[in-house]
Amino acid sequence: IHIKQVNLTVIEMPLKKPFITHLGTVSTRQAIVIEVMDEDGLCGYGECVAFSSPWYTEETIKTALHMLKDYLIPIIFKNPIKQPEDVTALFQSIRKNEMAKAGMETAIWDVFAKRENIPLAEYIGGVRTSVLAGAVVATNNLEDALKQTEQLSSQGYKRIKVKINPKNDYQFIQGIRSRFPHISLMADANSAYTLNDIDKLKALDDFDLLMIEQPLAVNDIVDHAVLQKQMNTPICLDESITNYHDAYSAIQLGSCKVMNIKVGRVGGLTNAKKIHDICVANNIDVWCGGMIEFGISRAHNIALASLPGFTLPGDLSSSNHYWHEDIIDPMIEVHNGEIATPKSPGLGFSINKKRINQVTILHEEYKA
Ligand code: OSB
Ligand code: MG
Repeated sequence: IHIKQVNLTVIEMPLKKPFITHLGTVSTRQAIVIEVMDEDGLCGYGECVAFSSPWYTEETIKTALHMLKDYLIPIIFKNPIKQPEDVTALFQSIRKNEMAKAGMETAIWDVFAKRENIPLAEYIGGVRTSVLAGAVVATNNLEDALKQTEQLSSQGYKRIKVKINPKNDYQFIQGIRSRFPHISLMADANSAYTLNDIDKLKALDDFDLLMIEQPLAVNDIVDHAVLQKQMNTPICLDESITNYHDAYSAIQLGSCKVMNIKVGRVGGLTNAKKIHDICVANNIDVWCGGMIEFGISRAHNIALASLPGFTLPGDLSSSNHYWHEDIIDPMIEVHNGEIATPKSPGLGFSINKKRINQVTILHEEYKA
């Protein structure tokens, strides 16, 4: 196929409540909606999940716009695409910038699935009619964490992830676990620890956590292996895994028992599938991570999470967990801890253009 037009729309929406981690607070979310059109006028959609500032990865909305405008869109206009995997190969001439690449790559996957007239989940090899949901509690106040957990549990969520750091960890986890003895509970540290904190981390072994996510620094792939040997709780890597090679190294070293796969962090669905495959082959459990995203990225996540290896609940929540009104129609809903895999072609949701218009702060159109 030939991509004839690409539209970039930067949107901005406030979160219903601030998302607080030891790295800072997110109160409003920007994202880039990427709309691509092929020679037959079929449109596909992607969402670039970079944040406005580089607190989680080095990318930002502005670096992603630069990459898209000056490199990725020109590559897409210049080259015919026989299959979605070609996009990843074409983008290899550009180093890193995975979220910018993923935004474009996922839009092209959507076009291909629509051309085939099948749901994206099925097109990428998904097998699940519903995916396992999970919600994140990101606050610095235990009372608030307990209240949010209560609400989420009453909405049907069966897995809760709580953000921790060395200052609040034991109190938070003990507090939540004693109030909710049977809930599937996990913690995400976003690299708040070093191996010097090993006793604090080992103390969390008492609470039957599903896993602890990214306790150590991004590049501490060796130290994570040291830590995993001394802890019963499975370690999950998030930030440390940005490509297939990272996944291979972590598996070889024994740095984790679980991997969080995020489409944006690894440069798109093709790479996400490859990481899924090497994990399945090595008995590493995988789940789909979240980025406080809008509906387009959520829809891509649902497709990814329908692959056979996604046996653990992901950070896949309903649209109304963060937003009053999402940019897709219908909004995503969680029922009894699960989200139904959509049955219509491509992403399986329609784009809520009225909502996008309300929250647009920049719109640019590029033609081949
Ligand atoms: O570390 O998993 C993370 C959100 C933004 C950046 C990093 C992370 C997160 C989450 C997922 O924890 C939140 C969500 O999308 O529900
Ligand atoms: Mg994480």
